[in-house]
Amino acid sequence: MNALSEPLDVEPVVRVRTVWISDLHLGTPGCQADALLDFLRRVDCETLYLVGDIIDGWQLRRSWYWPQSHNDVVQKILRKARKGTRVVFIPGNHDEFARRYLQHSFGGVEVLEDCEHVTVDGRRLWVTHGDLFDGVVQCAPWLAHVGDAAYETALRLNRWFNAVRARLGLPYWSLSRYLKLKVKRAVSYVGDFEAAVAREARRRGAHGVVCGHIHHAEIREIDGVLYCNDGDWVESLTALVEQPDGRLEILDFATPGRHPVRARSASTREAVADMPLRPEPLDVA
Ligand SMILES: [Mn+2]
Repeated sequence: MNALSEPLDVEPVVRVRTVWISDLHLGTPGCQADALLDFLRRVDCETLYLVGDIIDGWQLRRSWYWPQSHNDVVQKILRKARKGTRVVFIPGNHDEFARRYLQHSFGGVEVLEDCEHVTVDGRRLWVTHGDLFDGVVQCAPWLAHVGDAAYETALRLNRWFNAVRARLGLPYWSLSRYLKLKVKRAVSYVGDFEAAVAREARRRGAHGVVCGHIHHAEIREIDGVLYCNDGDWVESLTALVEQPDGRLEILDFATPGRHPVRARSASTREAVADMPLRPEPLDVA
């Protein structure tokens, strides 16, 4: 569906105080723009944080990929900014080109290096993409680029593999999520990253941190610091939200069969019930 065919007054069915999304990777075939667009249409918030890797400059430099649906996502975000949502863009490593425009505002979107968010119940959360705490990105940038190309290949294989599975009537299975968690867990990559980000949040005197980067949504406490990761829109299709009472939750759109239906006429309560919540970490063996 493109922007023109969008009904003029779509009533957002889920109202939250804050939304954090990251790792959209617009400009790559991996970005699940339709699901993202669906999410953006049905959620209404006071503040929307775009926590990095929104537009994938690394991939666009390799080969240009920009379908209409990716335009629609950008339009939808700009429209929210026009309609009064505060939109903050915190660049990540894949859109580091935007770090040249820190403290500037484009179409109502503020570009910041990082920032502090205060929840309605007074908790101070440091918001950052997180790549500065990724040992690979910092110490071996060439390896990060090799890993990125390998990741893209794995995603391509995965699309082909699942097309075959779908034809055989089998459910979706994520090869790269499986590989990533297996490999990265094995080298304690994820754990090191999480601990480093939490440590820095504590050093800054924050109650918690919100980040992205590792494509793994999570809410948990690490040494007294609340660690929140909003996941990604390549595979896990997750967002972090702050409910009106200050509760933080992960909305998960990837759970098979739980994809939110078009709920324009449903009540807020039903719509919220329809958005599966996953406060616990992923369990992928
Ligand atoms: Mn990143």
